Amino acid sequence: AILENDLAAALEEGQLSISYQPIVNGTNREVVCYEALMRWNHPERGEISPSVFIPIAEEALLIEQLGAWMLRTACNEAVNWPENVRLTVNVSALQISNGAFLGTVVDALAKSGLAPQRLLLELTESVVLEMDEQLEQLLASLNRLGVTFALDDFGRGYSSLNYIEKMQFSMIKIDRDFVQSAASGSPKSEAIISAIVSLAKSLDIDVTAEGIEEEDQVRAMTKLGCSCFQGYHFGQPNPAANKAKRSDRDE
Ligand code: G
Ligand code: G
Ligand code: MN
Ligand code: NA
Repeated sequence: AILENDLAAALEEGQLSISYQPIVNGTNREVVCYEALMRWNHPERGEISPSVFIPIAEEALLIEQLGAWMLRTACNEAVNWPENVRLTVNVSALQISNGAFLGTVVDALAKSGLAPQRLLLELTESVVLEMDEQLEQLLASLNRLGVTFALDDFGRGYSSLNYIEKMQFSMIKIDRDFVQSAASGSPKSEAIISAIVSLAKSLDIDVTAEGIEEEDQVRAMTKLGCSCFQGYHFGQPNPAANKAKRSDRDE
């Protein structure tokens, strides 16, 4: 309850910020995308992770406000990046099931002037698997605007491949744990990643390996067909997108 009240204040008092972590193209190592990650610097408790405060925001019915702030601020930032660099924003299940979400996205795009094609919304598998008709229609509306989706944390859950064909993903992000096990030679993880890569290629979807910390993992995942990479090896999350390069520290 304390954190709930604090979170309401955090929005008003400017304690929230955004860090941007690069996703690079494996061929030339240029940035193709930045993932926006929300940060909360609590006046007494210091940095609190979004994996802690996002669920609290959902429970306190603050997620809509928080998400709107995130989309608005990140789109305003991204419009200053080179045109070929896209933005991904994580969205929670509750956030997108709110009736105001479509309007929030439209508003953030219109006010920032960011081309909708440059915005990807990161959805987790659980969101996709629990999708009902209403959500399907919402995603279709967003897609008609030009917004596409990234499937986040692929492999963490109960990875079913059939929904990938149905949806407008422009990116699949393979979860860090899964990348680790494949890079260390687990035949099962390798086989699943190869399968997802070949499906993705046939549908013109980029595959990003998450949580890359060393060159060996780049090599292993390149061999399996991954085209994009994200992780500390290429850049930490950083408040200034263009400074989010290797060797910079978080915050
Ligand atoms: O940055 P990292 O610890 O810092 O993020 C932890 C988790 O929080 C990740 O799973 C990330 O996707 C999620 N996350 C970060 N920012 C946001 C956000 O703005 N909205 C939602 N729903 N999740 C976020
Ligand atoms: O769930 P999502 O993929 O959005 O989570 C992003 C989280 O992963 C953030 O907390 C971010 O700080 C963290 N992260 C990003 N790159 C790496 C990495 O190379 N290693 C580790 N351990 N965590 C990472
Ligand atoms: Mn993510
Ligand atoms: Na992830």
